[in-house]
Order: sequence, then structure tokens, then C-alpha cells
Amino acid sequence: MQRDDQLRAFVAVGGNLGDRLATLRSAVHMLGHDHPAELRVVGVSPIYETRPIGPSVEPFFNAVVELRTRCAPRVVLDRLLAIEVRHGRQRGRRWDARTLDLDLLLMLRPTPPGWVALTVREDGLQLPHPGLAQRDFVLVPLADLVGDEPVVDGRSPASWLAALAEGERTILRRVDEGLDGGELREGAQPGCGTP
Ligand code: PH2
Ligand code: MG
Ligand code: MG
Repeated sequence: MQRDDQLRAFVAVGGNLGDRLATLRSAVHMLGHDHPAELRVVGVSPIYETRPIGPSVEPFFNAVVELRTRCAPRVVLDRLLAIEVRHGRQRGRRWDARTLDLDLLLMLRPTPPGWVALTVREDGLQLPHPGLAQRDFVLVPLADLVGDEPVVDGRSPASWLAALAEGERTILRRVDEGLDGGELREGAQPGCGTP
């Protein structure tokens, strides 16, 4: 496969229990290092502190990470779930407080001259993520990475953000400490599941 066949995957990273900064940093480290032959971290957004949507009271830390991969969406999702489990994630009530939540937001495949979003509708996996256009805690960090690039049906994160009402905004502040840009790696990706 050509290098150009790599997919771009965008992952929302969030958590509102424990040491949120340490958790997010650790999750991004694992994304970049647990499966180096499969996933490569190429972008990290700033971290935002956000008002919880749903029953939680503790504010979240939220960020978005961009990966390059040749793995299918289901494989990427499995890697994310494994990292959640390693951070003590218990699956309880929907939208309970959580140490770490990794959501696969979007995957883009190269369609020169641009990129086209994969559409997936399977049990436990829907792409693009169904909440993508409504949540500023993913749109703002996604816009930090892609700006006004059209990512789904000609729409950009910036255009969805512009359509959000003031009352739907959750971002409290941008956190001074960031994710580690040292996770970013150059180089080719051997494949998915190949030695
Ligand atoms: N995640 C949820 C529910 N509510 N609120 C914020 N601010 N950030 C989140 O990541 C979040 C949420 C479900 O995963
Ligand atoms: Mg979530
Ligand atoms: Mg989730």
C-alpha cells in the first residue's frame, strides 16, 4: 500500500475524574506508542476545561488527537477501548463521570485532491460520530487541528461551531498545560496488524 493510502482518524479525549491532565497525557502517549505499527499521532490540540453535559458535576478536560493509520475503523476503536480500560474506565450509566473517554469522531480517506469522511453504521460504532456537530468540546479542539477545512459533506468544524447557540457552549477555559507534542512521529506506517 502507498503511504497515501493512510487514513486520518480524529479521536476525542476526555475525562472528569482524578488527575485529568495526567490521564489525558498518558492516553495520548499510549495512542502513540502501544501500536506503533498501526497508529501514528500527528496532531494534538490544546486541552480545554469544559462544563459537563449530562449528569456529571465535575468539569471535563477535553482535547482532540489526529492519527494516521491503515487500520479499519473497528480496529482503531478496539485500540481506543483497550486504552480506556487501562485507565480504569468502568462502563456504568451512560454519561457518568469517567477517568477517560476516547471517542472516534471521524475518519477521512484520501480522495485527491481532498479527503472524504468514511460513513460507518455498526453496532457500537457510528462514523462520523453522531454528536460531532453539536458539541463545542470536540468542535473547538477539532477546529484547532483542521481549521475551516471541510471534513464532512463540505462542512467544517468552524461552520458547525458558528451554528451553535450560546447556551450550548461548554468551554470554560483553555488549559495552560498542554499535551506532549513529543508524541508526534514522522515516518511511514507499515500497515495494520502486519509485523
Ligand atoms: N462527555 C460525555 C458527556 N458529557 N461533557 C463534557 N463537557 N465533555 C465530555 O467529554 C463529555 C460531556 C459523554 O462521553
Ligand atoms: Mg464521549
Ligand atoms: Mg465514549
